[in-house]
Amino acid sequence: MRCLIILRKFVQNYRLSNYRNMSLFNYPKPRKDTVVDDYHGAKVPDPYTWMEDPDSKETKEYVEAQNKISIPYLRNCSARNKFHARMTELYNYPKYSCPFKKGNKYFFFMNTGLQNQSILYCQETLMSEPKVFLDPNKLSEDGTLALRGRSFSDDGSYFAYGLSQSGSDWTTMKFKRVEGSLDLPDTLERVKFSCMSWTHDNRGIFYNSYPQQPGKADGTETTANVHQKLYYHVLGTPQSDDILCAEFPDQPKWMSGAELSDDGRYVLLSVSEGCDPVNRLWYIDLESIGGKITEGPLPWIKLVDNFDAEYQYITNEGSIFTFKTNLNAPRYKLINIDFLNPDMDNWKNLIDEHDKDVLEFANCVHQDKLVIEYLSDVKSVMQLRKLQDGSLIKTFPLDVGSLEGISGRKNQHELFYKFASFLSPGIIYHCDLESENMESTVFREIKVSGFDSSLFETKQVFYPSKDGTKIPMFIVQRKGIKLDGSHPLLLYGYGGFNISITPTYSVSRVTFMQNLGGIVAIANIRGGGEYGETWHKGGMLGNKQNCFDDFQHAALYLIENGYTSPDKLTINGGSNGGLLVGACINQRPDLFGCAVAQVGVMDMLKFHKYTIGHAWTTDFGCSEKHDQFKWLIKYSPLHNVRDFGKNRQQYPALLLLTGDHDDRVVPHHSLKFIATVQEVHGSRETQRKPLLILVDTKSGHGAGKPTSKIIDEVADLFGFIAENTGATWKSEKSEGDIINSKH
Ligand code: X99
Repeated sequence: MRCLIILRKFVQNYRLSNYRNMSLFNYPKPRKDTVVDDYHGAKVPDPYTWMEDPDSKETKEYVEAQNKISIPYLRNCSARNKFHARMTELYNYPKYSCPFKKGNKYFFFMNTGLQNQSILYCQETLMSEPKVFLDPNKLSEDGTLALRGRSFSDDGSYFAYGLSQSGSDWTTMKFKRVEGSLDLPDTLERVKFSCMSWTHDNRGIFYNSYPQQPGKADGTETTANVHQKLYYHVLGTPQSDDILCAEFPDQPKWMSGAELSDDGRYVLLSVSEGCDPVNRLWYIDLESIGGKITEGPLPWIKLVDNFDAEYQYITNEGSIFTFKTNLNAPRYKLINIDFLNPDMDNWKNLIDEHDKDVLEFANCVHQDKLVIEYLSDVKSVMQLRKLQDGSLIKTFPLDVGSLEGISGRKNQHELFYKFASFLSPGIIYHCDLESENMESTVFREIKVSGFDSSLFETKQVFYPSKDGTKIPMFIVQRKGIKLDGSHPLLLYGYGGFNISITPTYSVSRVTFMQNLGGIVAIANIRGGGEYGETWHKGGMLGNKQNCFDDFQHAALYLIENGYTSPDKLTINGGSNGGLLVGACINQRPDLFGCAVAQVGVMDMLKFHKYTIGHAWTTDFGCSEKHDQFKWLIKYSPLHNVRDFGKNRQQYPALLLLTGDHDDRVVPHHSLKFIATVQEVHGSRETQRKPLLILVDTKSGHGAGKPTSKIIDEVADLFGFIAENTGATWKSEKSEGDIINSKH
């Protein structure tokens, strides 16, 4: 035993000294330009501007030099390979989506466990043998070709789908005739952030694309996405003949999406100018143009022609339309608008705004009913209501957790919904609305072999932030552990764009709890949609600092209450959550031992110039406006990396992750940030902890990531966390059930 301890110590010391010998880390010393930008009279140096060119030899060499340090470091983290193996084991369970009915067939997605991409299956009845309808795994060797966007025509006879390569937002649209799963020759290019809406006559489809731009468009470019257009494609004709239905030459940032009404008579056009939940609402009555689209632009009727609120089409009965809106209702409500009498004074509330809960989702089912979902203190509530007057028919019993899918349609009587939580990978329920008591039955329950959920518990606490606001936080941990500050803890947050972080099942986090003795905390900080638009507005524009305060106070709460201690605490977030991590380590390096920022926004002065960055000014503001520049310069991660002085605070162990095809948040955010962090902190003797970046190839912002890359990424991530928070691997397996599938 003593021998073992001595050996362990030796190995640890050896590892440490190994890195010391490398004069800590021999970070690259990139060239510094003398570029200085002028923002309203303020001079801001931008020495690494050259990294914004992804194609230059210098940038490519810089990425290579960084990966040459990070890849061997990550491979040598002692928990990395064990994590990879265990994750592979625990991830290998069949994953199912909610089934949905199109025409007279059922469809669902399924992944046997470790397949890179889920397969779309088709069934004649719920009991018949599923047949493969579309298998993206067949389209590439390494799983980097992914399905992005799909749409069946109303009667289920045609299918349109988008394919995305290497994680890029760009898609190519393809088509199938459903009968016989027959591939059609139609191909649409330059499609991005697109609607896919069939007219009910099956003649064609609405979609969005961008004008040709100089240079490449494969997701590695940084060109701004402006002047998006709406087209109608007639099946069987070349893309060059597509009918231009809407464009906004004076408004380069505007984006639009068309949707057909349930009865197929109207086309509803939603126009937005950024990520805020607001849109203009235009429409046409197809009968007014002879029932089919033959020439553009379409004669849109501008029902709402401002960006004051959001209007989401739910259904219509003749000229009476139901919309979900946040107009004077930050927690959303349903309203009825009569298109024959559209004056705002005649708009009627169908379901009033709830006094506490957020109306998240509504859909018309079984002719005259609405299925709706509320978010109540970050937990899902599901109800059935009457379309006629909004009155309650029933509330579906649900455990504490989230609805991950609801499928059902106006012309169908079946409803499927999928529930999941931190400790449940998923239960799919079936409800026949034609049955007498409309009871739900378990259609399919997913159980994971090797995971005994009864050993863990989830609680929700409400902690005070800096200004006293109570912030909800989920804490997931092994039952009966002592809160003595000894546990590694992963604190995750997002805090932006009206997005709510609801409970989901995560194999990597379960592995962190099971095998690394970890605790997981999810802070539902402001900026998200957890309590509606008020919560969102509380963490955007001039209030953005509230997000960082909320997150830092989550850490303080967890430390004060013995869940962890600063050196064992890791913060993690992606995208807008990467910004959160970047800002927090600059503001409170003393609070966190370790930080992992994935695909983060780090340059708050220039984000609006690249790809779809301009759409984020709704949450962030823009440095081109003087008052907004003053907010941004205060917290922009790239511009707030400070030297704490000689023997002072270490910067937390830092891992940045990004991908060469991330055209949502372009990789140079992370490149310029790591260059600055390494320059300021990496050369200090007191900085013993690593400051690393890993740039993955054939990888994007996250959507469509193949399973093999997901497993590699979390193994790197948790290997890094374990190495830097002193978490040791505990081999442990609990015998669990295998999948219990009724169908
Ligand atoms: C986007 O940037 C989504 C981009 N996007 C639009 C669409 O702006 O996909 C849009 C308009 C109309 C139809 C479709 C689209 N998003 C989505 C933000 C957060 C989001 C994002 O990715 F709101 F969830 N960010 C990355 C924000 C900062 C970092």
